[in-house]
Amino acid sequence: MKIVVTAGQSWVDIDAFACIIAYTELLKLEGKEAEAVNPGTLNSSIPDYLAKLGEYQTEPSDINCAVALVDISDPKYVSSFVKPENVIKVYDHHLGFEDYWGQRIGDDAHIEFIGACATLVWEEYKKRGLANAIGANSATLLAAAIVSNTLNFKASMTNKRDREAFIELSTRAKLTETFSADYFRACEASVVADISSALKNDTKVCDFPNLGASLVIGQCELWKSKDFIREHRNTISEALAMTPNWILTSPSISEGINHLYTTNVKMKDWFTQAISANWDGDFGTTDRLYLRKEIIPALQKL
Ligand SMILES: [Mn+2]
Repeated sequence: MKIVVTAGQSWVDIDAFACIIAYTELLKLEGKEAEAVNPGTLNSSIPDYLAKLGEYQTEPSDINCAVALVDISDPKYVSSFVKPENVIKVYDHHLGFEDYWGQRIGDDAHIEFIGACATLVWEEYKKRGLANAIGANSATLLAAAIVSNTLNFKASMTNKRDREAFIELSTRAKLTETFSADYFRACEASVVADISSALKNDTKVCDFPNLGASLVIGQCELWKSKDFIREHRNTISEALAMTPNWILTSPSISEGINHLYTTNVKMKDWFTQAISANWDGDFGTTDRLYLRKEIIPALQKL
């Protein structure tokens, strides 16, 4: 039985990409037939030097294959060829669909709120006795995914398991001392090269029944984001203003806070209530780093 490993339909970040490549390799090391399938765009968290470390197909060779989902569990955003009844494994660190998958596949759903899904995939290598068999390419991708999704270990959801996984992967990938800083600089360069595409490939449109609205939440993780937002605010609003309720949240990793940008009064109010944002006109700040996956549950509780 062949297993297709996939994530989201429209775009993937470094965590989803790394997990697709590395989990496919793990299945193959176990002697199973597996294929990496990614129908979506690689976003700016995957600079070219990392993109070329993984091979994948854009569609499955057989849509009736068993499916393993990585870094995703919201059925609405999963690769569109996936039939829920074919899903045999789920690894994710976004909350909200634990019961949905638990009822369908029980213990084969691994959904835990930690820094990176890559950590869960690396832990599978260890559990299955294949830690020393991982290839340097997969180890490099998983390590980059952990640095990225934990915002260099500064995001509040960073778990000590993420730090341990990074150290163990660093040895196997033979990473240099400057790996993390080099990674964030490369991402920033790819965002600046095409801001509009970078934003569109990291935007989520979510319905919030409690707010009676659908919100467009763009995210852009940068080493320093304050000047970036001010300089490029027109491009940002053009890319995100598909509904009046849009916002950009941009973790500024070197500062340890997020910069926010929206022209919408209701959005400012909701973000103030959800994550204590402070506003200076259309520009907001938070008191610590926030990932979108933490902001969404906070908005849902309003
Ligand atoms: Mn992730």
